[in-house]
Amino acid sequence: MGDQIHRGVELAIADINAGGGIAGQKLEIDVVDDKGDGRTAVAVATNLAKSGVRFVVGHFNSGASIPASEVYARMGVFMISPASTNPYFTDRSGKGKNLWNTHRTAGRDDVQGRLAGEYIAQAFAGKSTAILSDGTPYGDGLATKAKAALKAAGQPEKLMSKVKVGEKDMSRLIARMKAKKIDVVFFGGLADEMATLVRQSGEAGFKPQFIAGDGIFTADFPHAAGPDVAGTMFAFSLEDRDHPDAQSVVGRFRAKGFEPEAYTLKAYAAVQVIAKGIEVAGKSEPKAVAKAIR
Ligand code: ABU
Repeated sequence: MGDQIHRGVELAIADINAGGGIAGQKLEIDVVDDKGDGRTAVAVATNLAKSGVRFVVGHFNSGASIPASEVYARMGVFMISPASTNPYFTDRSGKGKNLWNTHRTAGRDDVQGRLAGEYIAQAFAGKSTAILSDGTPYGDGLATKAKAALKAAGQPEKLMSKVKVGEKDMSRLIARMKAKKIDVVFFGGLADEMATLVRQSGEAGFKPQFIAGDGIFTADFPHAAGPDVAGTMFAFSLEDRDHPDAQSVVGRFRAKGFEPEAYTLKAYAAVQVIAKGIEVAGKSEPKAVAKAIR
């Protein structure tokens, strides 16, 4: 998934530079890995800011973007995430002051969590649901919103549980869900853990309807999950690759042998937003660009 962001930014920058750059200045890319970890993200953010980077497309994980955003805000760095969907990243209403520097081209978990909960209550009325979270700001936020929507619809979940990031053996959780005769499993988490859950569930003869949020959208997921993945559902914004305005960019990704799925075009768009902000602001000073965009 990090590669989706990397490739999206890379092509957007190449396209802008091929057109002469911004006000004659060429853009440069610096790629770093936060390992999906909040503490590493803070270290990475500090180093990027010290090295003179002024615009960040990222991070991927909400649990990385949120702590990194504080560093960037203090050190004058603009950020725009194509993937972090926890609302708090850009909207701290009721829980503090919004930061000047956080932006997103991704949707929000309060929307997709509610949508998932309402969908389950409607499409699987009277069925037993389990809600699982990977314990990250993304997974917990999503699971909490799905739980609230199910409760509001008068169909609360039968089981709520956590799955550790990196967990390789889900047999105990699967046995619990099987014993409780769970029909629908909603998972707040990413593709790796979801694939393990689906594969091991199938092997144990447990075949509920699996539903997840946007975090499982990668072509690697069905391969890792195995044959019981068929019928798995997940929430995402409308397919960017189908948008008429995106066809030329989609074609160029495919010509390079890269399928621009999930966050790729949101990352490409994030660079376009920065470029437009610089153009409107008339300068590349991050706070002026943030103001221009807003
Ligand atoms: N939005 C899915 C994965 C990234 C995150 O928000 O943590």
